[in-house]
Amino acid sequence: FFFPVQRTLALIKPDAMQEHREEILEEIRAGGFSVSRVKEEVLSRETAEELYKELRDRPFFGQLLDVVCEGPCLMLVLTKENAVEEWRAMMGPVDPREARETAPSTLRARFSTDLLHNSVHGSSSQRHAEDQIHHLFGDTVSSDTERTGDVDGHT
Ligand code: DGI
Repeated sequence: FFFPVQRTLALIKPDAMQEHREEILEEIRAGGFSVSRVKEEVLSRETAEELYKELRDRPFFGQLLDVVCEGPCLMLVLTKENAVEEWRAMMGPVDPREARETAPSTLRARFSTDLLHNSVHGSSSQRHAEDQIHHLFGDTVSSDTERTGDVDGHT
């Protein structure tokens, strides 16, 4: 029984970048993910709003944006069979306190301080993954295809 190969978007959030970035990258490699794109950047407020748009009506939205924009993030496109679910399993529960109680080997249990400073992000579905990858990296494959199509059309 095989799971299809998928892509997901992972972020190492600013709160984990200084102390835990290398350990998290090692876990990613040990977990059998391929890193197909990587970029380090301080997210703009607009980019963070788009990334977390599903949460825009929640009372903590402003604080969430402050925290995720407060320093550089490492953005990664991870590829593996069943990548969306596997990366979320590796991250662990959203609340680090719960993570430490129920899933102590997860990244959030080991590297997070509180709900907002919870070290990593991962897309919650395949559709969100593709949206988020497109938003943060653009879609060079389809723009290359379009360009090729254009050239062919003019010859
Ligand atoms: O996809 P996840 O990061 O696991 O969880 P999510 O999409 O529900 O939440 C996104 C981020 O928002 C999460 O990493 C931390 C923050 N957050 C979620 N629920 C709460 C929260 N922050 C506060 N202060 N309170 C919450 O209830």
